[in-house]
Amino acid sequence: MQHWEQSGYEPSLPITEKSNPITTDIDRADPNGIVQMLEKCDAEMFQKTVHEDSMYQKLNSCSVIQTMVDISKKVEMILKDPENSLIVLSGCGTSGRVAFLLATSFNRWLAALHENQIYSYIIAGGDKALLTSQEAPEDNPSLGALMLDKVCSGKKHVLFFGISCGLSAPFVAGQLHLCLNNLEVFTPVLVGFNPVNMARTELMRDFPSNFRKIAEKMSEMQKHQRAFVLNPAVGPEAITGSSRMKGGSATKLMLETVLLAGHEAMYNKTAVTPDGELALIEMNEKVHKVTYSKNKKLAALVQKAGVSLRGKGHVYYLGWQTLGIIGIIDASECIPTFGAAFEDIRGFICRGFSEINNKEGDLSSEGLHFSISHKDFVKRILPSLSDNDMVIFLFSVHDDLNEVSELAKCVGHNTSNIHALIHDLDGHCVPDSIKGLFMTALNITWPSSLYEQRSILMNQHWELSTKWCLNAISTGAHILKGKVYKNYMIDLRVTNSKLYRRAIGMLQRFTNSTQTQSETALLKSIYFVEELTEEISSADVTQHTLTANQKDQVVPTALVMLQTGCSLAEAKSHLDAHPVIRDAVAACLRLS
Ligand code: S6P
Repeated sequence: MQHWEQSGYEPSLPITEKSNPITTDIDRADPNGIVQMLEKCDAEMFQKTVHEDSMYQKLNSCSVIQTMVDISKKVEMILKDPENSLIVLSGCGTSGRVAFLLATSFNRWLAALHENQIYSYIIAGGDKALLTSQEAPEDNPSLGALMLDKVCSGKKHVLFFGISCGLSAPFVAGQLHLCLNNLEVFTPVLVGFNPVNMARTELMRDFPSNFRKIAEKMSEMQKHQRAFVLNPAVGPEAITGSSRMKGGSATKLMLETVLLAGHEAMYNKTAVTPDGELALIEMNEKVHKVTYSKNKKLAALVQKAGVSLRGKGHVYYLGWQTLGIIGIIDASECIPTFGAAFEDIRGFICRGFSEINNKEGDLSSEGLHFSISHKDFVKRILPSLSDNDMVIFLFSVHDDLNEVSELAKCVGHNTSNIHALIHDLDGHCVPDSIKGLFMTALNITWPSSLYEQRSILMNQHWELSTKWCLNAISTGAHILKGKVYKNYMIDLRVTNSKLYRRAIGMLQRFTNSTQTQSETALLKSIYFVEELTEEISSADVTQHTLTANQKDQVVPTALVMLQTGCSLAEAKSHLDAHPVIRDAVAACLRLS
């Protein structure tokens, strides 16, 4: 049993908000140590349940596998009536991005078979949120319901996947509530990584229920196969609460498994069985092993990315096809996770919006955040690129290798700091002449026998492998830059109610203050006042998060105030003297 599984471990927190004992000292680790800790943390996803009666059900538990089988059969049924049916995947932040990735990839499969493309995705904040952080719409249950209602209009059967890793997003709660009130049309599936009794109970804006009540009702309905809850425990995140990591990976592989089994039942007449689902999950476990077997090279990339960020340089991902999308997603998540500037880590995909297949089409006129093609990179970034900047190519043997080599040569004129993550197959390898263009080539050669007649699996595995590598690179680089304290990201932007609660929890933990003291200090820091006014105290969390969105170092400032008993102005000047958050916090905790 893992330490975090014991009932006394951080008992007031759901699994997805607990800190992971594996990474307690990740802020003091070197790149090799960081990668090893991430490897262990990710491995928890595949951990077997030793006793079926243990407190938490895991991905491999019989009950979870059975739920997956039941859902796959629903997928098969939906595919039988494509005219009247829809499969909708929805979520906020990373969960919405994974929803998008899955919907587009399964639609592509259907298109290749000349079948109706019956998948749709919803992301809180719309398509802009695919590339930038839009955390506020997460708090709006009515908006979620409205968007779902719109997508499904005229459909007779909808299989709805509401993804919220923490079983917490009001946006998703609103959608599930709509489904539960219209069960003749909807079959809702709640996807997340906490047990139902740990789902959020906080009241939501203009909403008659809470997340836990909805999850409980769905569990109840599962007995009649009218609703499903797919919620194995995969352990706390490596960086506390950062569900872009394990949460995103587990959502991706779990839903891919469920959908693939449903498709194969429909089109290949392969029966949906527990063994079949288990075998697909075990293949992903193999992907984990193979990816992290390259941990030395991965650590070298983490080291280089850390040097670039510390030296005020940048990290650029230049990807092809969906590997490009994985790069863009990883880069965009650094802004809310680490308070990074948008230029720090950026992703580009070969042909930009024309190969993304998002619903709202080309968003490039929306501003620089949406310049995402290789052409944009060449035009806007390349001229000022230097050795201080790191460039990582993301491609496979199936991409246009002439294109790869031309761009690599072009980039190589301006920086020698050029690297690659390459996927190929035994018997079909990327030539050495191409690999030789990169200072580091992290090359994974996969066994072709794994993918006979299942090329979709190959893409899914290469995406996941790339996600693990990039998550390690961007997380590791920010750790090396000093953005993380122990395994907490203290300097987070408090842009929605989940993050507001998390911030208060961290302040309590690190300063031993009460909840009220912590909230008071947080509000003083958010509103930049030495004393709270009546107006501030009576405002709601939405107002607090809207104000916090405009401010820097809100949580570190509150932490210094609480720990040393100093004023807001003194806390600010202390932080100004210590630009590295980890050092500022450590100095302040030592001081008191
Ligand atoms: C987490 C990421 C967030 C979450 C979002 C949804 O690393 O930055 O954007 O994905 O808050 O969380 P959840 O628990 O509803 O999937």
